[in-house]
Amino acid sequence: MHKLGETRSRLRHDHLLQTPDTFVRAALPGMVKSVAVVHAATALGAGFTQYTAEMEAGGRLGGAMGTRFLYVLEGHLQVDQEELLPGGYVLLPSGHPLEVTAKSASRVAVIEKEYVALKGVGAPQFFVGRESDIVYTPLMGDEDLQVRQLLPDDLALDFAVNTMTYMPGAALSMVEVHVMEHGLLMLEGGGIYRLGESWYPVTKGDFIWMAPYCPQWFGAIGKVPAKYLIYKDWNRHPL
Ligand code: UGY
Ligand code: MN
Repeated sequence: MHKLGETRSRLRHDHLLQTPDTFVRAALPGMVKSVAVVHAATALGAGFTQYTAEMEAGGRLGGAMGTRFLYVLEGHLQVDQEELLPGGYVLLPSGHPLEVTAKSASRVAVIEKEYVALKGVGAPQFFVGRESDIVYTPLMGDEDLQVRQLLPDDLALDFAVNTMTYMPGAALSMVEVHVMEHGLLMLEGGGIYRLGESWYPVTKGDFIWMAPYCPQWFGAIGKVPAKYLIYKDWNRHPL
């Protein structure tokens, strides 16, 4: 398809849809036997950085810009004493000295953000978890739309990362328009995403950035559940 100059990727002032046929790979400083596909960055107007790290066995990530969150998509990571398999994740506070090493070929969703401190509240701590241990909350009572909040409810954290699983046919009950921005990676299935004034077919592997106030809505289509990993800034006054 792309050989004819076609792609589903789109860049608009308030959103980016980046599909795998348009991914460009490059190593970031300090990476060993690894490359990054950068999805969201300050160059885009985002307040955070998100990339997918593709690591060979023995590969390593370099230093982080601020707080770093890692979610294993494929493979096997080692962070300090912790071994992470797909669905495993870790939060590394700003300035952490820990090495992130791939024990086998791995793909990892990486989110990094310059930390915004809150007066009277200490900095976040190292945190490790597994998505399969998280009990879901039905979004607005809809059992077909399951939200898993991966990080603790803690004012020390200035962002949240959740997974959202939609049973076939499930949809957001409203078009959301909010001050928080999003980084979203489609993990399974697909559907239709409304972003601003456009409706896009989306599928596993796609990335979406939504600027603050970008009108957004999703409905799952297909015979398997649709699932995405979603970042949002959180717990801070908009000023
Ligand atoms: O948390 C959220 O804002 C989420 N419901 N947004 C989204 O799925 N686009
Ligand atoms: Mn939202």
